[in-house]
Amino acid sequence: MWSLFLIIATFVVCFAPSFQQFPRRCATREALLSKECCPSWDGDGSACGASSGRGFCQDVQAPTQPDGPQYPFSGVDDREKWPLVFYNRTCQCAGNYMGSNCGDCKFGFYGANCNERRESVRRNVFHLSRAEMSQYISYLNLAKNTMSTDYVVVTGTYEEMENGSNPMFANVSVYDVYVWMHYYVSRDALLGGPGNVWTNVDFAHWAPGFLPWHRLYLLHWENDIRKLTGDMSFVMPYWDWRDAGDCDVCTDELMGARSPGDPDLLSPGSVFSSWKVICSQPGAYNERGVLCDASQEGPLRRNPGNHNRNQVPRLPSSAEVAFTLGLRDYDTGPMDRTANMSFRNTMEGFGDPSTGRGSSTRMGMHAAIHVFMNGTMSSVQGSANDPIFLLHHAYIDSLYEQWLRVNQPSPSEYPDSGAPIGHNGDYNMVPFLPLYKNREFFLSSKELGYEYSSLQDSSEYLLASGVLNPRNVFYMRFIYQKHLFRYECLLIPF
Ligand SMILES: [Cu+2]
Repeated sequence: MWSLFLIIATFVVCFAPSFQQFPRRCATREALLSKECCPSWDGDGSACGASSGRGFCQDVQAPTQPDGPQYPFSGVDDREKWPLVFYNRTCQCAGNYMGSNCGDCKFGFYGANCNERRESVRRNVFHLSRAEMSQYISYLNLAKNTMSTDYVVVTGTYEEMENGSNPMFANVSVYDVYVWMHYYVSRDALLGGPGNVWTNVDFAHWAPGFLPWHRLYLLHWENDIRKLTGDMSFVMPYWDWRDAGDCDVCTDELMGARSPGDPDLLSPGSVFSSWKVICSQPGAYNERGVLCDASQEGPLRRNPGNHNRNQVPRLPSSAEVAFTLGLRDYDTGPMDRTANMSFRNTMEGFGDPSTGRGSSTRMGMHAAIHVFMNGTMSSVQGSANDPIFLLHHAYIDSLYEQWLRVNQPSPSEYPDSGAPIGHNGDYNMVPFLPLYKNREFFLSSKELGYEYSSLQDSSEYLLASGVLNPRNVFYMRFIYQKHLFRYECLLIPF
């Protein structure tokens, strides 16, 4: 069974179109020196599938809006004006086509011509059958143990690569491409020489791009698992951690129980106990003034609940989630960790989840789960090594979706300018190739072809029929998820 599975997986991997980061076919001396990342589409052999009208090789438009003051440099980091340090021409796909060579379909579209729409539904991990749970774990493990044929990761700066003449890339597994992407987007800026770094920078966290960036990241990951396994119906599950006293997904059936021999490690009964992490030692890289080289750095560590309780007293409560979802403004003020009454900052963890005040000394919501896990998950740069990351972020994304549906913001409500570097609406999200802008993921998941089971309830019918306005629906949904039979009496307008 497994061998058949591997043959299918290998076939799918070898013949799937290349997709994003860094596309192997753009990680060559020639591509770097010409600054062009426009691979041919295998279907017709033309760059970006141009002969078939799938897309065209075009100049990259640099973002023009000013960034916030948090990063006072220019021309020192390869992520600035992404991806212009590496490439100034990339494929721009037409119609429903997507991918680094336009060989793929946009999220939610399928078929040879990418004109079939399909909606996938992400479910609560505890609602999966035992067979579905074990299939999910086996997909994760396959991804961790299969080298990516489509992508390689960067292990040196552009300067170290001598402006492209000496490419520095490494092969990693399908799973570790994502670990690396999360490291690379959140790492500190190297200013030259040992220990000379700028830590107050992050192209995907502590600013408005947090929610769109992770939304794109999960969509890509889901797509790559589909390609790897050939299971086009694969949909990632989520972990609803509201009011959980402990890490209830930390069982050998799911994310791995605690090791009886060492409370920092995972139980030998879990496949994840054999996983090795990469890009998990930011302090060591900074001291040496280098990037992560993607080599293995020991086992996954996790010790849930034995974290610093002054920083995070407990996992977030339903009331805190409700408060956060009730914040009307997507982001506010300087749009960083200090932002007050900001939905994004409170959801991310530096806004107090009972008052909305920024710069909170206690971590809430999203950040609380990372700290609570007390191990690999607790440092931003290495956190995606732990598969709990995906379950956690899928739930954060479902909360983002609830907020979007209640507030129905226009795209212009996403900040145009003045956000910390990497986070303005038109900034290309680091380190994705092809290019995606933050604002493009500031819209309902339905437009991206997916839904959450928790949001699929009778409220949609009532909303459509005009019985409810969106704010009523929000409260009804919230109660509905935890108390299935009581929601109807809680349709209280506010
Ligand atoms: Cu993250």
